[in-house]
Amino acid sequence: MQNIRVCILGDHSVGKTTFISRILTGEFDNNIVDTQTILNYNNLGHNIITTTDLNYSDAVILMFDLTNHNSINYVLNQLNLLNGFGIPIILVGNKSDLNNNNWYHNTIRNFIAQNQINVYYDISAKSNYNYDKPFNYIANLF
Ligand SMILES: Nc1nc2c(ncn2[C@@H]2O[C@H](COP(=O)(O)OP(=O)(O)OP(=O)(O)O)[C@@H](O)[C@H]2O)c(=O)[nH]1
Ligand SMILES: [Mg+2]
Repeated sequence: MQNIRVCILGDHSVGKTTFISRILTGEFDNNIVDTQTILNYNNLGHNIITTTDLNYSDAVILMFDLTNHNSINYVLNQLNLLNGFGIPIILVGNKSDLNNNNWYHNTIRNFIAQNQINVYYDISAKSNYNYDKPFNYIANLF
């Protein structure tokens, strides 16, 4: 079986750990602690991504929070870093269970048109909506 390494990037609190936990355990874990806090607690330093990490990644999931407009700015910054790596980019808007308006549709459409993004999914790590789509998409690439 082939190993595929996936890097998940996103602003503070967008749901990265919850999403991974949902994939790995099938559960929605309500007691997840900030990853930064865990890393500091364990004296592991900061969880800042480096180009070395990206060199070892086969694909990147870029996650933002559909209820936090600012988290799309983080995604924009990461896209600058990702430029030139040539790895597939899967854009994911998490927390669709909380989103009761469609503010983001035009924003996302423009965003995808202007950037090199393979695919976009709305997901919810809480309700399970589309939660399997990002990794299925990646698995089908390899
Ligand atoms: N309603 C809702 N809440 C979610 C969802 N996914 C995550 N959350 C909540 O969002 C908060 C942050 O989730 P985390 O998984 O810790 O986010 P993170 O991106 O790992 O955050 P850092 O490690 O601090 O960068 C938690 O309170 C989660 O329960 C979702 O799909 N829907
Ligand atoms: Mg985390």
